[in-house]
Amino acid sequence: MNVEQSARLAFLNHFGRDADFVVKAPGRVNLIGEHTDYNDGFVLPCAIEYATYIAVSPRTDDVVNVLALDCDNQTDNFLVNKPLNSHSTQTWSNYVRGVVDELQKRNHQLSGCDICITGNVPQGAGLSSSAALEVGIAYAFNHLCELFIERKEIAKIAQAAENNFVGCNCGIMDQLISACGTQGKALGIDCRSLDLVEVSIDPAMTILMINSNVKRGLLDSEYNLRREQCYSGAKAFSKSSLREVSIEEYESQKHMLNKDVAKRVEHIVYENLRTLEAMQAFTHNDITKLSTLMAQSHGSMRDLFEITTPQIDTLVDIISQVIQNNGGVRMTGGGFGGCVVAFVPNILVKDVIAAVESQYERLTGLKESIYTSLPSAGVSLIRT
Ligand code: GAF
Repeated sequence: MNVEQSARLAFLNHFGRDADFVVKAPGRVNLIGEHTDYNDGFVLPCAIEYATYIAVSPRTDDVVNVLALDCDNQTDNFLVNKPLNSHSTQTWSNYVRGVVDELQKRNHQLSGCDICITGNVPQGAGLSSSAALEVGIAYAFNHLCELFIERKEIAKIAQAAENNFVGCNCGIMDQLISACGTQGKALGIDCRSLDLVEVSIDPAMTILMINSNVKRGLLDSEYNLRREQCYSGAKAFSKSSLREVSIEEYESQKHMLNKDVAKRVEHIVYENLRTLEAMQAFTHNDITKLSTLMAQSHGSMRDLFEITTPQIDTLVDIISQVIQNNGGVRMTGGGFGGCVVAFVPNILVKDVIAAVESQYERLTGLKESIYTSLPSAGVSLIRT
């Protein structure tokens, strides 16, 4: 049985009737451009084949009943047109409630429904299971209530839910790629204008995601602190965001910054440039360049933004020894745990996996999980 069928079957067992439709919302892997999104900068993610599946049927009243299959079958219910409080014990509920709260704030006419949520995006792995859930819920209500909200707006609603209701000040990248992903392509995103550029991925290369299994949610990490440090850096330059600070401005004025803030700003201004260069390198299949850019990005996250962990650094070392300059590897996502992404020639995939399997657990005491994915499409509807 595939994940969609599991969602439908669980829906039927729990609610005693068939689901009307299923929404599939993908997770994502970011190839380069880390923590640049909330600085109005550039990112280069692709949606992945791992996704959250949300089975839905309308109700004739205002009640929303939710079943979360992967959270020990916990349930939640609330009224769709009444002000919502956050759930005190079930974190997952707040991603659902948060989206409904944002739809309410925008005066959308909502109606009740029964919902069953499941999926195969690894949780706490930095592959955006939360954004997939938020985007999936927004898309489900969009369809159910015929709201005609366009995809970028879905992403903004989903991000607002996470910022305002869940309390993580994430940027727009994860929600935008889950909403707008394109089959077979990565998307270069200008997070200031939200312009999207499709970037082809060479079919002779594989995207590997290796989970360190160091688990840390964004909320309990230093994510919000990094964001504050970036804002104070922009303020020190009298700019609205670090996107507006050039490398020359940074280099000539860095002495005026507090030591930690200077490191954060340096990461962002150079990471933006690396991301633009990587878009070109992917387009021209310049693997040597990509190798350098991804290595620099990782080093910058480790030494300047200080968001990697020893286990993640070990994974990157193991993999870079195998691929050398025939591919690239770096941590992906918010950091403090989660996955590394490796861009590997198909012929080296076996060697990379063998090296990780034989060394990572011995060196760190943790067992990795390995995934691959083709770039996939954004949120979609699956009817019976
Ligand atoms: C997390 C956030 F949700 C994104 O907005 C982004 O900042 C990312 O970390 C780091 O690039 O996934």
